[in-house]
Amino acid sequence: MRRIIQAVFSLVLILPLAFAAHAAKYVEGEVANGGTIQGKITYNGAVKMRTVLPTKDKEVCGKTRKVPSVVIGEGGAVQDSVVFLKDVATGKPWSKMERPVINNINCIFEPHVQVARRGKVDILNTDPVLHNTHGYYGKATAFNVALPFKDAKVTKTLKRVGEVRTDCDAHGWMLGWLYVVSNPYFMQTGADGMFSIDNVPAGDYTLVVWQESFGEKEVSVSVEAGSTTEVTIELGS
Ligand SMILES: [Cu+2]
Repeated sequence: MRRIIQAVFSLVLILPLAFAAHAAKYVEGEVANGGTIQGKITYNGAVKMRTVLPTKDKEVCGKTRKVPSVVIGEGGAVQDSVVFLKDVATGKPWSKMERPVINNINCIFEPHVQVARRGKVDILNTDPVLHNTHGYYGKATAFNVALPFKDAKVTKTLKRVGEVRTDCDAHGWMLGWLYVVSNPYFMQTGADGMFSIDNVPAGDYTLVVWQESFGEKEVSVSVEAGSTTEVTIELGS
């Protein structure tokens, strides 16, 4: 009986601590003899094509075109995936990051995918037509701004980490993405699908790969002091 009481008592103690740890803010510090995680994101399956059919403002938005569900380079390299370490409490300092910009150009979000940290984001209209840029954390609105004329700009704040899907309430086919990370251990892949995350304190981590069509995939990774851990992650497998 006593043991049960003790067990219940420890659970009561541990649960709030676990929540606190999860919600804890990232703390910047010195990393002595950190390791590197590097590798490649690949995909070798079929690529779905989404047909984009501008139904209004055609002089600005252009003609019908096809957009791939995943951008593939040589050897199945996946472009525009975001690779990051989850739930890191402390580590290297953030490097300087420019304030992210979501630009509406010819009814396309530029860039299509970007990474940001919590904080301000500028939303800009380069087109001479109305855009209404609407960002979502899942189903919840992250921001919702009307940009009625060319060079209209509105600044909003990204309050939470995670995927932000961006639509336009004026042009239903527009789609863009922003991923808000909680720590500086991240990289967005380019055309070669490669990533490298350095100055990681030795330890066990969860490496997450996000891609707009595949969502998130988690992989366990161990980092040893001063060494490089190689990881190749194939999406859709
Ligand atoms: Cu629009």
